[in-house]
Amino acid sequence: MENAIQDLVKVFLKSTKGKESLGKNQFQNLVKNQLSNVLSDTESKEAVNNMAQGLDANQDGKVGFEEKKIEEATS
Ligand SMILES: [Ca+2]
Repeated sequence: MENAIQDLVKVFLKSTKGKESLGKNQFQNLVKNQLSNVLSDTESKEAVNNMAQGLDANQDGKVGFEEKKIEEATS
């Protein structure tokens, strides 16, 4: 489940060429829209928020290209 979300975020960030990062709401909408068929608890804001926080390595409230996990996954 976490991998699916990481892939999704990766693809999104690649498509914006790193110019955008995902805030809480954007992250939530992205996951909801794209993974509703994969995730059973997409409606659970808390679960999705926890995942966003897990990816937000520098804790600025957004998931962007600067996160180490994303960086490693896209390099
Ligand atoms: Ca961040």
